[in-house]
Amino acid sequence: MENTKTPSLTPAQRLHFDIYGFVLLENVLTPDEVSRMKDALHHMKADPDLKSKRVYAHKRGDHHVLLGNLVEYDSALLEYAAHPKLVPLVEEIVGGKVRLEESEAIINRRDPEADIEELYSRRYKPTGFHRGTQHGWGTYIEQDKFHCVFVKTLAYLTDVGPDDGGTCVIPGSHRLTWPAKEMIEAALSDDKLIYQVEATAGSVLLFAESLIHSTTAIRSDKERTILISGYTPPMLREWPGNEVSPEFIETLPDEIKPLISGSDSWRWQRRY
Ligand SMILES: O=C(O)CCC(=O)C(=O)O
Repeated sequence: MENTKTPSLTPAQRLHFDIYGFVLLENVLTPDEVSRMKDALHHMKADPDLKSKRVYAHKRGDHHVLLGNLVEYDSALLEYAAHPKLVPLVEEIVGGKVRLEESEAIINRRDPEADIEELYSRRYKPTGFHRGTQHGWGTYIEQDKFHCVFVKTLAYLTDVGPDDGGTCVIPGSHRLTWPAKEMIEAALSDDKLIYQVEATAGSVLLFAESLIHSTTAIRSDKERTILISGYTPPMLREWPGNEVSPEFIETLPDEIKPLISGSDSWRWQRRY
């Protein structure tokens, strides 16, 4: 018989999330999913006409490209945004039904201009710590559990070892009301306050956007590909540039239309 139980975080994963602001979900995507999602992104990277397909691309030299508004481009990317193993976990953290707020990807490798000695001058090399919301107005506690109204799933489509640019985070910062700048300065003064993710392809980092996080400089010769979906309750707006066209929404199956379009708006179905 088919297992129809809604996926949920185990108590250990939920505790990890509440303490640290993130949890790494190992082997969520199958090798076939990883390969289709990666192929779509690499095809996109080489596409000279992304604008007409509503995709944005921000390049930092030839070694780093950030692609955004991806779900109309390829069905594998839509599949990731609506993934049945992930959306229920996001809803658990948000505390109710969600809509897609953004879809982005990064394909990057070591900056060819980087001074290798400098790259190894500290244990971790975050390139720009930031957060998308903050504790106190972007978060709440309900029935003793931490919730955040802006949550991301970040899939590693390539293995990331210690030198391969796994995301850096400041564990616990998701629940602190300190100014971000002070937390970042303090964490950068003592590497023990920073955690760098190591993961195998197909693993997914689930995190609250109130958690301070950063892309990490790559030191190895490996290329990294990641795929990210952001979610919020449906009455919130998509990140500018991530508007999905009404024509595309019309083509979607009814089950995922509200997720991709935000059409549920203020009719918020809470989940606890
Ligand atoms: O590149 C990464 O590992 C982190 C991406 C990131 O900072 C973000 O999605 O906001």
